[in-house]
Amino acid sequence: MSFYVTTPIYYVNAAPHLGHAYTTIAADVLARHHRQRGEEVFFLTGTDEHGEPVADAARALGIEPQELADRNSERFRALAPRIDASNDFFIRTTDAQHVAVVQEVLSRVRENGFVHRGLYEGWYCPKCADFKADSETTGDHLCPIHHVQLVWEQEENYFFALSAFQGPLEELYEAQPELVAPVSRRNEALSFIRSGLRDVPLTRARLRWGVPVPWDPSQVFYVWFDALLNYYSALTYAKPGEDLRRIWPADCHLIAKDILRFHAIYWPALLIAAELPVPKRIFVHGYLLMEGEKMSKSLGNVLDPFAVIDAFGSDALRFYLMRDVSFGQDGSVSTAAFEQRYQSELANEYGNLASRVAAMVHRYREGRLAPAPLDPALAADLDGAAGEVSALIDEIELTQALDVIWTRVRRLNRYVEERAPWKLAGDPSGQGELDIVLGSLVTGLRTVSVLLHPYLPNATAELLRALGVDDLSLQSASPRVGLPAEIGIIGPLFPRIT
Ligand code: ME8
Repeated sequence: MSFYVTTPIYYVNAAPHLGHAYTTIAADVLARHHRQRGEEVFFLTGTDEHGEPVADAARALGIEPQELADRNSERFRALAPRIDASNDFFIRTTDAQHVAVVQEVLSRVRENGFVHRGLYEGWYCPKCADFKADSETTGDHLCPIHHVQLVWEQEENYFFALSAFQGPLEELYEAQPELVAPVSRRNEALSFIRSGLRDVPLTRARLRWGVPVPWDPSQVFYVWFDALLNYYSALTYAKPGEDLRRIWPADCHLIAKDILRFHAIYWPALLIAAELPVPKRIFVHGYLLMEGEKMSKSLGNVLDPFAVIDAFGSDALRFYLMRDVSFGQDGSVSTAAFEQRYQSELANEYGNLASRVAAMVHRYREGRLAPAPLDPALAADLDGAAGEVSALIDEIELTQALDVIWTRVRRLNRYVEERAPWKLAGDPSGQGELDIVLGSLVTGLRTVSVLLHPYLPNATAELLRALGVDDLSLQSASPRVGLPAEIGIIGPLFPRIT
C-alpha cells in the first residue's frame, strides 16, 4: 500500500513564511501517520521557480531570475528540516528532468488535439501570474488578493482547450465525490465548472523565464502548467526505475483555497488530456489570518516561524497550528493564543502528565512496573482511540483527530486525580491497585504519545524512549500491548514559560 502526499510548490519570489510552514506541517502529519500504518509513503514538496512574479522580483533586485530562484529555493529547502518535515524529495521546477517531463507531457496534450493558437486579452495580475475573470475584477481593476493594479494584456499564444473538459469534469466530480474536500470547496469548484469553461492560455509569448515550448521556442509555457506537472515529474527522477503506477496518482494534494481553481479544474483536465490518472483527493485548507487579512508575502504582515521555533521548538509550532486553526477553515493566529496553548496544554496537560507519571513509578516502584491488568475505567477510552484517529485522518480532519487524542490526555489527567496514587502508596492494602493505576497510566501515556507522534515528533520520541517503547507504529497505540518492565525519568518536555 502506498500513500503519496504533496504540498504546493512555493514561489521563490520571496522568503518562506508561516503560511508555507502550515501546509508543509499538515502534509508531514499525514505522511508520518501513514508511515505509522506501515504504508510506503512518498511526501513531496519543493519550489515553483518560473513565471512572471519571479522574473519581476529578480528584475527589481537587479539579478538574474535563476540567481533569485537558487537563493530562495534554498530557504524553502532549509525550512523543511526546521519544522521537522520528513519530505522524501524536494523538487525545483528549474530541474532539467522536470523541464523535460513538462515538454513531453504538454507535447502529448497537443498531439491529442487539445492545443490551438489564439489571441488572449484580459485583466492580468502580475503577482498571481493569472488572468482575472470579469467577475473577479472590481471597478478600479485591482487584484482582489494582492490589491495591485491589474494590467490589460493582449498576446498571441497557444491555448489549452479547457472548454472541452466541462463534461468530463462534471462526470469526474460525480464519479469521485471525494476528489475535492471539504465539500464547500467541492461545490465552489463544481459551480465554476458548471458556469462554463473557457479555453485558457497554455503559453506566454512575451516572457522568457519559463520552460520553452518545444514546437515553438519563441514561447514559454504558462507557469501554472509547468508548476502543476511537478507532482508527476518528481516521481520520474525521485524514484528512477520505479513503476510509477504503483504511486501515481497522488492520494492527497494539500493546498489553500487561493489555488483551488488550478488544482480542482485545470489539473484534472490536463491529466485527462495527457491520458494520466487523476488525483484521489485535493484537500483545501483555509488561510491563517493575522489581523483579519490573509497573510502574504505581498502584504508583508508576516509572522516569522523561525522565531517561534527558536524559542519553543518545532513541536510547539506544529501543535499550535494543527490545534488552534480548525483544519479546512480560516483561523486567526497570534502569539498570545500560541503561548496560552503552549502553557496550558503542552506544558501542563501533556508534559507535566508525562513527568508526573514517570516520577511516581520511580518514587513508589523504583522505575519498575509490575504486571497488572489495564484498569477497566480507562480501557474504554483507550481502546478505540487509534481507530477513531485513523478514520479522521483518512478524512484529512487533522484538528479533529488531534482533539480526539487530547480528550484522552485530559482523561489521563483526571484519572490521576481520581485514583490519587499518592494515597494508595501510603496504604498497605492499596498496593495491588497502585500497580494497576501506574501500569494503566503508562499504557495511556504510550497510547496518546504514539497517536501524537505525527504532530509532536520530537517530544513523543523522547517520551517513548524513556518508556522503553521502540515500536512507534500504530500497533503500539493499542492499550493491549504489554509494557516494558522498567521505565526512565522524563524531564520537562515543554518547559514552562516563565
Ligand atoms: O501559489 N494561510 O505558491 P505560493 C495558509 N507556486 N496557507 C498559506 C498562506 C496562509 N496565509 N499563505 C500561503 C503558489 N499558504 C504556487 C503553487 S502548486 C502546483 C503552485 C500556503 O508560494 C498555501 O498552501 O503563493 C497556499 O496554497 C500556498 O502556500 C501558496 O504558496
